[in-house]
Amino acid sequence: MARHLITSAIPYINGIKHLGNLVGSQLPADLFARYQRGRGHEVLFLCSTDEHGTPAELAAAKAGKPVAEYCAEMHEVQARIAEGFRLSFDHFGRSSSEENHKLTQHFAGRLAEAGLIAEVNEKQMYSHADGRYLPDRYIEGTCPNCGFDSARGDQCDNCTKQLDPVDLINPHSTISGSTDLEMRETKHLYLRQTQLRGQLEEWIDSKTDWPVLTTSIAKKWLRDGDGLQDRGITRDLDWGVPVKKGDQDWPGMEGKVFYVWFDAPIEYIACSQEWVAAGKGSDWERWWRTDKGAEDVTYTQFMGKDNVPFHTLSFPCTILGSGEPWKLVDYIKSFNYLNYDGGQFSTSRGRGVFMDQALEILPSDYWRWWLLSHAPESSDSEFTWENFQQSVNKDLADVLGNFVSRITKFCRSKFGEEVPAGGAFGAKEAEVIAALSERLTAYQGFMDAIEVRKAAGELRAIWVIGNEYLQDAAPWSTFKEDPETAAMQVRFGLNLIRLYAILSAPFIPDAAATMLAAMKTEDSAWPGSVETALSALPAGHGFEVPENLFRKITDEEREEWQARFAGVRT
Ligand code: B3M
Ligand code: ZN
Repeated sequence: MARHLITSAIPYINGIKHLGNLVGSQLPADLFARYQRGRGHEVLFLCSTDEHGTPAELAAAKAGKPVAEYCAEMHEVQARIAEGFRLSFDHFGRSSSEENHKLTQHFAGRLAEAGLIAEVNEKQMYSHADGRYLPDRYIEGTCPNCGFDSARGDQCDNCTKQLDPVDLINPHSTISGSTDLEMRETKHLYLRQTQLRGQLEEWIDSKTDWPVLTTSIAKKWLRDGDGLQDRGITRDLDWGVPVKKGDQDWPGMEGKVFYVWFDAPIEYIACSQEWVAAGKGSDWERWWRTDKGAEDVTYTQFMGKDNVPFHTLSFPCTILGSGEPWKLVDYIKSFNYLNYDGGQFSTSRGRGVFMDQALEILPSDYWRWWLLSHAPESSDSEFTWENFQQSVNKDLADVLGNFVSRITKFCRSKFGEEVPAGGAFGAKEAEVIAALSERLTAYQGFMDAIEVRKAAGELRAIWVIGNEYLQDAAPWSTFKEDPETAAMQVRFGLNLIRLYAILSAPFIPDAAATMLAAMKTEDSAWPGSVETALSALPAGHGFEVPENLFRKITDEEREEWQARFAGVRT
């Protein structure tokens, strides 16, 4: 039994995420976690809310609430929605937890002892209109790297370059819009990432199996000149992890907090401590400390491409620089962007479908299937209502749903609600078993490699094989001449339903559960071989006809939704 540690990038606390955010990290991470559990492996799947930094402060101010209260509420909101999408986190933590405060301060202390932190007196943007220093996101301006005119103080959304606010050309305050900014002297801590260049380079070079998207971004920032710079890890904010060296005060740093991107990845580890504190687990170190049992753990991270530099450079610097035996990531699965109906999803303009709205319209399986089968892996992909309607109606309703309904209803009407006895699998069934075996091997291969779209394609093909068999065998015709053969065909079909439930569960867990329940079995063990799996339900085993698994999306609905989500969220 292998052990899989799986983390999804932790979503910012400021508001409900859209489907593009979902498909870029949490959802594929859940797919992988469910698959590995299904294969019988031990999994620890973690996610949290990312609660510090200016996005949280800005959103709380907009909501007119104290930031701690705002974060506590929004954490609950995000947790409920995650449940709605059946995201099977072992724990959904909070980066503002006590555990993360302590661990972040611990790492800073270790890095300081290792001589990897510099105290720098620097000038920082002070806004007269706002009466405060303006860190990262409170400042926007033109990117010095690509010329994009709305680059934020911490990163350019256009070219993904990590920035410092002072790098921006023509900066202005995002609070007041004021350009009346002054550089004032203030002290900050810098992580001396450049000291770790050699170690980082060696580590990244050893990752020959990573997706091109991940390594190309990592190598770009590591090698192309100025990507790997010493990096400011403190900010002048009230909300965040107070700057301390372990549990000691840090002279000269009073009133400052760590930069959100310093503490956010540390939350991956802290989340496992929260998991233990919540009574759900007993030993977090065997997942994270290579001196305490984590040497045989496979650690996989999921994230959108804009998060890659922080996970291939910054966070590994924290880990490596600590000099302690922490588990480093083994595989980083990153995603391109999902666009929405001819443009981009926009949180500020309410363009596109947000996670809460999606669940108001249709159950989570419909979204999970479309999103995963169209995951933006090799390039950006686009959500359109036409495509969504087509996928749901065809793959889910016509192929899978129809198969399940036809077999179970036919059996009930001719043989009753028990797997019928009689006949033996013949040449046609052997052909189906051979075809399914080949597809199953491919499916597992793509799931192991986290090739999400290709895996979805194999699963669809597996469903189609069943439908074609049914069409071809046509037990409703066979029955008239040869009821015994018809019984065998139906028995074959009912066993296929159970097999489909098991194989489909990572993608569409609710429908899979309905199928298993209808087959009145709790045996959901991953098939060793297709052949044995297809005799799991013996003659005489009871079943029931399930509710329709999927309904079709009508043209009227499609048009209504298209208009409703075109912009300006209400
Ligand atoms: N919260 C950015 C994002 O949600 C950031 C990820 C942190 S992962 C440690 O895309
Ligand atoms: Zn740029």
